[in-house]
Amino acid sequence: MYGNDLSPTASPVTRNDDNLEDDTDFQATIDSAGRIEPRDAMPEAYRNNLIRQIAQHAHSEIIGMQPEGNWISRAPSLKRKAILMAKVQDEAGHGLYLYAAAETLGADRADLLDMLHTGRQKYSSIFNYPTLTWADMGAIGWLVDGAAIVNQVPLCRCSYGPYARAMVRVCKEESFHQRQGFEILHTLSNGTPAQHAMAQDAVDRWWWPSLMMFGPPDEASPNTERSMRWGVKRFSNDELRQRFVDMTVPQAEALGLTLPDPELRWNAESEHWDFGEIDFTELFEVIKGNGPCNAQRMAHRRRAHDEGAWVREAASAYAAKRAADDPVQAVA
Ligand code: FAQ
Repeated sequence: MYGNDLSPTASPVTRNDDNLEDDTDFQATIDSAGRIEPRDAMPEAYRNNLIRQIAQHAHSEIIGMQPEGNWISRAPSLKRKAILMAKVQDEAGHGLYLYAAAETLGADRADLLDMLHTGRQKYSSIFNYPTLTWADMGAIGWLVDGAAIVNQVPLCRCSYGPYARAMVRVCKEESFHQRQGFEILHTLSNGTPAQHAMAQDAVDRWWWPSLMMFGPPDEASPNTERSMRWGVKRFSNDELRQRFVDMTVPQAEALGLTLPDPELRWNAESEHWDFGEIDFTELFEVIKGNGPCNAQRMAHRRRAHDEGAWVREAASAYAAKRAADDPVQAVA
């Protein structure tokens, strides 16, 4: 799936990456929309930048299971429960494709998890906000998955093959997630006055954090220039944020809900929606660990990891036994 033709004796990286930082062939391949595959030579900085982004993305998917997982036992009907369980399972799957993609770059999954658990790698700010009502399941699907799609569709054209291919499937699943969130909010918005108020309250709380998901403004984004030159990112943070606003405003109208920004205005000249100033100090505080749920999310993640130790040990023992019994079958 990831184009990783590793035999038991081959290492993931067979070519010499030294001195490739200025390699014109490498940049020429990127510029001609060529794909970089796991066994291709690549500058060490390109490799590290990808590991950084893919690992953070994987961690986000896994930590992102928590806010919605919180509502599985309280879903208002069996149908809603089944849909939410499927969605949360999808997020786990996304995390696994992404860890596998990072492994094709030579990263070790256990190391990546260790970096998450010790705070040396990040995950998306959005998952540090609480899910207070059922309407939050609608707001997360509609806004958070909606933002994720806007961010990730261009990543299907990322220069690194395994990441781009993982994104194709992820985006298909995120589209379903986004629509189920929209449908939850549509039902609530057209329900009783109390249900409508619950939907509006959720949108009020999730709107601004969703805009922050796209990252700092371009002038404060240290990674964008290089990531765009290397074809990892195809658009800047601000470009994608604007695209999300333009897509979402008409959807809010269709839902009969108000986006909590008095400065939202159609700009006939730019043909985009103008929006109010984002409080980026809040984003930086949440990234630093000071959001409403950072401590809770990390404690839960570490506990889940510790409690899963026996599963990892059993899987390793089984794999070792299979390898000893039948070395050819074990690597097939
Ligand atoms: N939260 O220079 P830039 C989802 C960090 S998946 C936390 O602009 P870059 C699915 C950034 O890492 C959501 N940290 O960085 C779902 C960097 O730190 P570093 C995740 C943030 O990489 C739905 C520093 O700030 N999606 O939602 C954030 O060029 C529902 C400077 O920033 C992805 O990860 C933030 N919001 O652009 C699951 C998509 N923003 O590493 C469950 C892939 C920035 O230098 C339920 N990633 N930072 O120490 C990307 O597209 C990019 O990495 C960006 C950031 C756009 C997130």
